[in-house]
Formats: sequence, C-alpha cells, structure tokens
Amino acid sequence: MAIMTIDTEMAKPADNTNGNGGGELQEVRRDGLLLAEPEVKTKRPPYFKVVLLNDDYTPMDFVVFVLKDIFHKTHEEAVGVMMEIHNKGEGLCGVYTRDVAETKAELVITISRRNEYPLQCRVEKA
Ligand code: TYC
Repeated sequence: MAIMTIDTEMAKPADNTNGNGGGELQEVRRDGLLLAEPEVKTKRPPYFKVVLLNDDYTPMDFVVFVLKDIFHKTHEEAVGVMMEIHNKGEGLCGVYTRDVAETKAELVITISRRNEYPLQCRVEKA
C-alpha cells in the first residue's frame, strides 16, 4: 500500500478523506523527520443474524438436530432455542458475517426440504 508523506506545512488530520477511498497511508514529517506513523484504519465487517421461524409441522427433534448440526449448539442450548421459537414464534440461532449467515440459512432450507419439512429462516442485519 502506498505511503503518502505530508510535510507539516501542509499537514492536516489523517482522516482518510483524501478521495482515494482510504487506501493510502499518511505519514507526517518535518524536515525529513518522522513525526507521525502512518495510521492503519481497520473496519469491522457487518454482521448478520440467522433467525429460525416457528411452524406447526416441523418436529421438535428435527429443529434440535438443525441447531446442533448447523449452529453448533449443545443439546441443552438447542432445546432452549427450539422452545423459545416454539413459544415466541422465532429465535436467534447465531450472528455471522454475511456469507456464513447466508450459507447456514441455505443449509437449513436444503436439509429441511430434503426431509419434507417447511422450516423457514431469515437472515437480517445485526
Ligand atoms: N412448533 C413445532 C412443533 O410443535 C416445533 C418447531 C420449533 C418448529 C421451532 C419450528 O423453528 C421451529 N412440532
């Protein structure tokens, strides 16, 4: 990544608003002496919730299996989440980056349809 040297005569806060999308690091020098290290700005990725929905037909045991197999819940956690969905209509299975959340949601639908159950889930911004 390119390093842009700013002489303090022209130095302004390194706010990454120099129009290059923040892809350039700024160092600050006066008379060739390094006054400020380039600041590396990191940004956390957006996270997404996978939410499982209740229905009247999917067996409780199958939902517990899904929560253990796809969402890596313990048996006790899986039973707790399944009962919450059963009682409240929906429940949180986990929070992931976009690709992981979408892959897990697709897996839920694939194995549910393969077993002829109508189980539904959705992915929403955390
Ligand atoms: N309500 C279902 C039943 O009584 C069980 C169930 C729980 C279904 C959670 C879906 O996401 C679900 N068999």
